[in-house]
Amino acid sequence: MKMTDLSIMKRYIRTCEDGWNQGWHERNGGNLTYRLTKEEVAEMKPFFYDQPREWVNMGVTGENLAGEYFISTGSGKFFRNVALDPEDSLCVVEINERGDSYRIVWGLVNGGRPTSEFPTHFMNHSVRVAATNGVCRVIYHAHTANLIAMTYVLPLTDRDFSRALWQSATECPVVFPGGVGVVEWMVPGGAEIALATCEKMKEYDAAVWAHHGLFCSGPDFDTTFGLMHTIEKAAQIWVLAMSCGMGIRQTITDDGLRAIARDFGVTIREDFLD
Ligand code: 2HA
Ligand code: ZN
Repeated sequence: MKMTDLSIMKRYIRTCEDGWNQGWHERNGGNLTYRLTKEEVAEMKPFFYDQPREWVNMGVTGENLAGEYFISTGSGKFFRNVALDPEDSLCVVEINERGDSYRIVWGLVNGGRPTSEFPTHFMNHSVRVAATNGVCRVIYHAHTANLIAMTYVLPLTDRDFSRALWQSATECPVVFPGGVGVVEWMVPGGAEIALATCEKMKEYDAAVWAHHGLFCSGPDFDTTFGLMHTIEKAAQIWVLAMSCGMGIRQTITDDGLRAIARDFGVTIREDFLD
């Protein structure tokens, strides 16, 4: 039995491979974090380092995440290489009792740190754990080309993006009835983008980063990856339709969106409808 034989590690690694295969992770683009359950931590403990690495202060605090453990991609690591060499590309980190520092307890065998976006992921976990009563476990960031293209064309508002995406495929209002948030362009990796994304994630489970990509959250890999995939596919359809050069001539009406929500038993964000 190896660390990478554990079901949770297999599913994490498969998610990275799936993202690579979608073309969302050029070079070291994107990052994925997963908050482990107590049972998963217990299964992993035999594989942890006898001597964990030093504590690293994150510059942000998530009191509701004190003592939690996360799997994270490594800073500068390529999604393409995760399945080939998980011990080099990934790590497991433990959060301290103040919720402001981490230390590596497994992985990154050749050195390194968790993703450059770890403070953003960590704060978003904190917000989503609070918003979902502890159900949220996954934060996933990818460079989804069609959605990025939309951020050069549509006004950068939550309403404009939510409507355009809902109208682009009938499943969309069922998959993300709450819509998506939009964060204006900012330098990645810093506190400003972390705080701006957190503000959106209080209300949404997905946040568009203008001219950069998408942040998604969810209870498990299937749901979170599925949300990323659904939003990016809707964006692709929007871009394809606009590329025909005649503008959008007809689309799903607002009453149509309401009818989908009613029949599928979801609550669509009414203030985004006319
Ligand atoms: O990991 O995607 O946003 C590289 C990035 C930063
Ligand atoms: Zn990125």
